[in-house]
Amino acid sequence: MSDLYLHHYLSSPFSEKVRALLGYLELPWNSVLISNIMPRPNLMELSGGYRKTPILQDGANVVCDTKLICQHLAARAGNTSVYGAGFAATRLAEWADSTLFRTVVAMCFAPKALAVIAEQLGSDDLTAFMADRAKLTDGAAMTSLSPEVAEANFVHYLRELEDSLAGPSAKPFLLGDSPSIADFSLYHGLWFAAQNPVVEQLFDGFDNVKNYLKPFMAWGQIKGVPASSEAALARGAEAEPELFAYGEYLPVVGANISIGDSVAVTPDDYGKIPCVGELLHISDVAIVVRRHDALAGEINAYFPRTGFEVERST
Ligand SMILES: N[C@@H](CCC(=O)N[C@@H](CS)C(=O)NCC(=O)O)C(=O)O
Repeated sequence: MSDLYLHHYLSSPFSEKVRALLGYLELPWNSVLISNIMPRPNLMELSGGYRKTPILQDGANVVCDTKLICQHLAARAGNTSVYGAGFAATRLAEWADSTLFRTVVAMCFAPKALAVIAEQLGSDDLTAFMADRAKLTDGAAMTSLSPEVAEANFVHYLRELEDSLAGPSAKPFLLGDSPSIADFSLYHGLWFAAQNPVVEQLFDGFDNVKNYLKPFMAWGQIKGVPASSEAALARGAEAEPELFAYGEYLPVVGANISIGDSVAVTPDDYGKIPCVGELLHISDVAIVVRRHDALAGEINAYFPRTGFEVERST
């Protein structure tokens, strides 16, 4: 039985990135469905407060943020080919996870697209969702792009992608004959856009793009074994945390923090809830803290080094 538990909800684009990668890597996994808004019973005990979606649990190890989740899964599968293109793949992935994602958010939360979501969800659920997301961003907008600019940018990206997937020397994936992490990041942004019936119309006429997305959709359809949040928590409590090799020790610049100190690790953009624990390891790749939770027991929490702040916690 797999020790991998993905805590996710079906409409979450970053979760779709991970589901597609799990499918591609042919890794067996357990699927813990969570609410699309807080509270999320039994999960915060494992994550120490980190609230973005998805969260990967590997026994008594909790990996936060898809940047590190994907690396962890590739290492677990013994197949790191999605990182074979190095810098080109990871920087392109970052563009898709940030610029493209925010462009799609601006379109999907525009009034004409929201009207469709309101119809699907019901107005009470939509109000609760919007209130939850306002808390996530401390009331700030996720993006300063107007829906009109976002749509123009999006169509521009689609046209460029359509053209680069055409022609005799075109490859089936962005960087070659097999998918890289950049493809998985691009996929989840485009998938998110295609979920909304209003935004989805923008794909009309972009047939190369539609074909490009097909294998990812098929991998994303490969289901995990359903598991309850109670079962996942119990597994976390019973398993022993491990220290996976994520780079050489690299001290925090300008901070008086040593291994063993109590630290707070916080996302630097939104969902800024600190996870507090004892610093076990820090490198240019990852930050690892040990937490002791009354219900989850001893947990190692993993965060990517980039995109997070580490501070001494008193
Ligand atoms: N950098 C994060 C971004 C994750 C993210 O923003 N996920 C969205 C859902 S797709 C989220 O957390 N929304 C708020 C929530 O689910 O609580 C990652 O790569 O995992």
